[in-house]
Amino acid sequence: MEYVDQVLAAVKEKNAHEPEFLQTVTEVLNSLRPVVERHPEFQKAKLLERLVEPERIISFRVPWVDDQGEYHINRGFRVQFNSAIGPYKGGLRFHPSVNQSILKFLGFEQIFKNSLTGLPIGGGKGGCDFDPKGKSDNEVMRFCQSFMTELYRHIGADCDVPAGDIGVGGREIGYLYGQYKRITGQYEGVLTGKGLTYGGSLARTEATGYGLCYYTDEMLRDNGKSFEGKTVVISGSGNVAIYANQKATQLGAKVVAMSDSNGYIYDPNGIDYKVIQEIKEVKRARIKTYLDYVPGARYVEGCRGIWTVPCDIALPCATQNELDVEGAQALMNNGCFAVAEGANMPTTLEATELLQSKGVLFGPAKAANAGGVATSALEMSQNSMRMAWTFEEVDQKLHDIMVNIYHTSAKAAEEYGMKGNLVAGANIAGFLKVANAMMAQGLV
Ligand code: NDP
Ligand code: 2IT
Repeated sequence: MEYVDQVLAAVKEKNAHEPEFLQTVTEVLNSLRPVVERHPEFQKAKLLERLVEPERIISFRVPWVDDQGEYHINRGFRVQFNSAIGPYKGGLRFHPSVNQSILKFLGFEQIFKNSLTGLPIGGGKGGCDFDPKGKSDNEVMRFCQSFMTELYRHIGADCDVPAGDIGVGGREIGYLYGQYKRITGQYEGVLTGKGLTYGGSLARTEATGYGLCYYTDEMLRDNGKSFEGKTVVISGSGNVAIYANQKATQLGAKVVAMSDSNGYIYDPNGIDYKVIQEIKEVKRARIKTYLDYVPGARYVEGCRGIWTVPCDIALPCATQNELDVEGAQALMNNGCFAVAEGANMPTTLEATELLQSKGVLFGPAKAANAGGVATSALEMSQNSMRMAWTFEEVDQKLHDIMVNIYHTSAKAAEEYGMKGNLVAGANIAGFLKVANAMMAQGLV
């Protein structure tokens, strides 16, 4: 049996109850076939077997009290997946669906994404099955304090640096940081996505959405196209989606649909990101309240229907597996020619293959959404220097990183005989740096 097949079979047997983790491992290892063929030393060193096993998973109890005095117990995690090229780095997700499979998939993806940024950050992810929806600020604060009361002993500016993800934004990072500082007495860059008054970086809030558009713009240009005059559909209405809307609009496109987990809005005149920002970041309300601001728009219950809205470019920015074969087919039927992933693994394996086989330009998450974590690494640099760059400086670095990720991935795909396959290119380029570092560091 081929090396990759051997490893895949073992991973499937050992992690049979972790579908999301198996999904990402299957995708990544399949694209590494030509690489391990060219590098027999990787098999000898059991490199893939090591790569698919997290260095460490911490799982812990998170008890907290709600405003009525009732007790709640949640399950928290930190998956410290790979530290070959730098301290573990990756977000925290607070969502009721969180479990070990989802955090292992996110942590595994993070290894290659972080490597692609060219910056010295390893892969990790964490979170909790806590649902911030409908909770008061005080409840969120007590929860964050309890979560950090366990997590603090496993993280640090030079060993593991968490950040935001679904359900974790500026408010949560603030509460988590306050508790870390209170317990340890250390004022250090242990979290990124911090507020600007206490060590945060300018442009980190915007970075994932902006970076997604910078990457997509480069992919379009390389294929003789651009955002100018194009119609765009963006799923989700959180941090990534909001700033993807702003940047796509700045680059001359019109964003006609956005969603949340309940449904989607359609506005043929273009959705102003500031309205979504007000609804989601200030009011913490549902996207259907967009109709209060723009009565001429349309709201449709159910988020999956968003892919039936005609568009040229689709940017899935909500969650994993939100774009399946049916959605991909609907997009193509309406003439969509490019898909770039703002969310992590939003496209199913089958839908990805379908889109690629029909010639739709496809920018994979590991490359396309790396701008968030790249800017987190820039925040770490600024913290270490005890200095702050201007918005323009950070934005320029982010832009250059995204353009570089595109070309590095495109080149890797070509070198390994898969020209145009940006999924394989991102996986291969991200893997090679980590693999070389692991080889150099011996059996660890
Ligand atoms: P937010 O919490 O700010 O927003 C998440 C959005 O996705 C909300 O609109 C939410 O709707 C929707 N959503 C969440 N879960 C589901 C679901 N099961 N079905 C449908 N919609 C859902 O998160 P972010 O914008 O930060 O993250 C979005 C995606 O981008 C995630 O995949 C994340 O991993 C990825 N990402 C984030 C980065 C960052 O820097 N924040 C960096 C790179 C990737 P609702 O409010 O109804 O739940
Ligand atoms: O998926 C991701 O890359 C993130 N949620 C951002 C991680 C980070 O450390 O900024």
